[in-house]
Amino acid sequence: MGLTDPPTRHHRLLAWVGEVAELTDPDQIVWCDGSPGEWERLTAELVAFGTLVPVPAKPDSFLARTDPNDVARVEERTFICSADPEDAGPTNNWTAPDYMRETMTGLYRGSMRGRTMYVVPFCMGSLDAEKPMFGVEITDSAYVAVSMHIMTRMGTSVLDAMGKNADFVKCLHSVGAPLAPGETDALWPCNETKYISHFPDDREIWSFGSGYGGNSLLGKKCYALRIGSTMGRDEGWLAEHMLILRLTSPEGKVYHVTGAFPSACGKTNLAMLEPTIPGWKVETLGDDIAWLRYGEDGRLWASNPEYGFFGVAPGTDYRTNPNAMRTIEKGHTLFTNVALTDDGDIWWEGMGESPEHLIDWKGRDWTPNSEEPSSHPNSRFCTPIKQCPVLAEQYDDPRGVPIDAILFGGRRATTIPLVTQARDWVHGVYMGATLSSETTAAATGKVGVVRRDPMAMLPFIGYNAADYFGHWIEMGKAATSEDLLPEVFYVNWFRRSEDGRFLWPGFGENSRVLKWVVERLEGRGEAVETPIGYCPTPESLDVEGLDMGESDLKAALQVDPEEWAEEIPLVESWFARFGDRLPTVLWSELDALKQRLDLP
Ligand code: GTP
Ligand code: SPV
Ligand code: MN
Repeated sequence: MGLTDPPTRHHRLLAWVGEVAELTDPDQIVWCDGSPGEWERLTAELVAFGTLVPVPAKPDSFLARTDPNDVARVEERTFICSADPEDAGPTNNWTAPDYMRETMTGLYRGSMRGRTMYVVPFCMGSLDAEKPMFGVEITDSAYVAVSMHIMTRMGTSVLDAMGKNADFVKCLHSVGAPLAPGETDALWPCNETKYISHFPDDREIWSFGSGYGGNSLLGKKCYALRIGSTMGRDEGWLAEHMLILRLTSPEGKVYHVTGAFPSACGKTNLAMLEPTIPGWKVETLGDDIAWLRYGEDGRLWASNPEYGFFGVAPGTDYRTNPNAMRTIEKGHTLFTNVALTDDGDIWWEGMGESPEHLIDWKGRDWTPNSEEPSSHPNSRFCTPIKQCPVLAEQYDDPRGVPIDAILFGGRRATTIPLVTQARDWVHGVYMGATLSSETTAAATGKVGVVRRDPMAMLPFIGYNAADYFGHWIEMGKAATSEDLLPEVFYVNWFRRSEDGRFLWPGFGENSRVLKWVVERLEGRGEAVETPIGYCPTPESLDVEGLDMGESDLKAALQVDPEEWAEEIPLVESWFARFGDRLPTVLWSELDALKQRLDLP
């Protein structure tokens, strides 16, 4: 089925597919139907060629090894091409839309030669939504097509729901590796030149040169966050880099919590947490992206636009994240850049004791004496959300769930205490806007460098970050009553001792922090008022049965005025980047903090 016999009568879609085919010149066009048969055919083809390696120890599971230069998001190659450069600045790369279209049209010309062009109709969020959020990705990567099977609702049902005229986000992707007649393909085709470009005014995405997740699965970061955030700005909602979880207390009270932590800073783990304290239950609704809208009841509701998890592999095991392990154990999972054991299973750093021999992510023999890790630090599992054993039944409800608390969090070795409650919404926005974290392997570049990552959205805000802070402030004002707004907290699981250990055990023990959050929501948790907000006393945190030294606990909770004094100039220069565009209430928050710290 190609251009001559397409499975839709959507004229704009057909015209666009025709245009792209003419430009990129593929050998054939395949409209993806999303069926199990299609998954079988594509994975079999990828296995036959060698791009996918079967993982026989898990049902219907496969390993992909990428080109070693195509392993993470490329932030310096990511562009927001708004008409007005001010609408992208100062935290995004900007290029004039006409110039970018011209440059990339040149790159796309003939770029699918010798390849199949897949047309993937998908929907971010429930198909039953009042206004389903359609997208169509055109890609020349079968790896992308099968990944979209897992990560999105896609195929015939979506195309049917689109009818003849529904709006959709055009997502164009090419690995940028055309094949000459007779030329043998690479196992992981890609191009040294990479562009991840967004045209927010036209709600369009053009990606070129990379096959890696965040660069190529365009429904995810490109649509659901970058284009989504501009839609949210225009329409009065928020697109956020957040997990969503449902928490039930021993008394049976239900709370919904979202958490915005930067890439590789613990969202998947918290979303699936197995509480260590008796009587508490966590169920998962999402692990990476949340769309926040006001409900008819005046509360903020969060829904997860995704249909799968694209989770960090290293560090995941039965002790840290048992529910992720149970999810992938069920199979139908695509692994990328992990190691393979001699008995046909996957392995990565942090998964128990290391085997004596492995095939590493580059396909080489590996032993515990090898110099490099067996799996890439940003290796991933891509697995269906429905396989999660603690999935909350509301995951597919187009309204989402009403949020009680928003957690902001980062990876900081110093300064930031385990948990702090904001005084009010604007203070919470200040906490989000000044969030800082050490960089991780999720993006190319140096790891471990502290940077501001506002609301964990630095790489994903599709417009001017100062306007984005303003939008957060406005969302608070739009509440019919301040009481209906979620409470905001700031957490840090990653504070370290002087000898470099993590002070807080993290993972399932984070349920103790969730318990304190709930007690605060119920107005009964004890806290001390500190210059930075309300913090638990060591006594008010439930540490029963916790194997942790008293001095470590104190150090994890400590608010050290000297450390905070060092933060102030960093925040000042961060805010100064936004000039007049920064909401003045954020400067007022900073001034008030300085006063509370007795700083000039
Ligand atoms: P993205 O998918 O990149 O957006 O990341 P994420 O925020 O979902 O991060 P994830 O939960 O996958 O965690 C990333 C890494 O942090 C993994 O190696 C985890 O093992 C580790 N991690 C998660 N939670 C904790 C924690 O509470 N304490 C410690 N020490 N490490 C954690
Ligand atoms: C992240 O980097 O925040 C991820 C992985 O969740 S990716 O989809 O590649 O962006
Ligand atoms: Mn993410």
